[in-house]
Amino acid sequence: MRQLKHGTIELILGNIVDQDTDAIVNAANTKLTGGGGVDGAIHRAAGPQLKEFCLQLPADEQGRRCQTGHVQTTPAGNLKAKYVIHAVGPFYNERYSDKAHTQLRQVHTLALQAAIAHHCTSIAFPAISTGAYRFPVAAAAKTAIDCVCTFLSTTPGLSFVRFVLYKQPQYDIFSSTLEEWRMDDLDP
Ligand code: AR6
Repeated sequence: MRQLKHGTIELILGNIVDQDTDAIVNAANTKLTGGGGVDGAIHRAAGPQLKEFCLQLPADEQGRRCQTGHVQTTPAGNLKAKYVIHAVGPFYNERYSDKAHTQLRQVHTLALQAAIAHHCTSIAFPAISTGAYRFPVAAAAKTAIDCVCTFLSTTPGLSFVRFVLYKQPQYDIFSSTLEEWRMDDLDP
């Protein structure tokens, strides 16, 4: 746990669906019709209403309701949270790793901003892109932690951000990344 100027960041080992933060973030795909991993767990726990909320969002001709690197917010059905912020992280490709990092940072920033826009003061994130989308966990942790710590150091609105890590090795990597984070690491 770390207290930053405008809010606290906390890491736990657990399941994203159990979180009682105002918003939880889904590691979604562009169609927003559900999937495996976090996405499957959230849709199962939230009930069929969540898919209905997603299907109400406009889709392009390829059925995409949210572009990579962007977010869409819906109510949360049967979950304890009030909102699900569906975030589409990048599929990791080593040849385009700069683009993947940019998109991963952007999706975290947009999720934080969406939470504030919906009057949330707390939000829980999974480790977006580190499963089916194959982002190396240490690299994803550095980007995700730096984005959230920078945001909480500079922007009022959210008092609490939690990362929910599903496996001990991921928790350990996120923990050491958070311990090592310094304001000097702030990107220009
Ligand atoms: N709570 C918290 N973390 C979890 C949970 C859970 N219940 N289940 C898995 N994780 P992934 P992605 C961890 O694949 O890489 C879906 O099919 C998991 O260990 O859920 O962004 C979507 O529809 C991993 O570290 O998301 C997309 O098509 C992390 O969450 C695609 O997968 C993210 O794994 C998105 O891939």
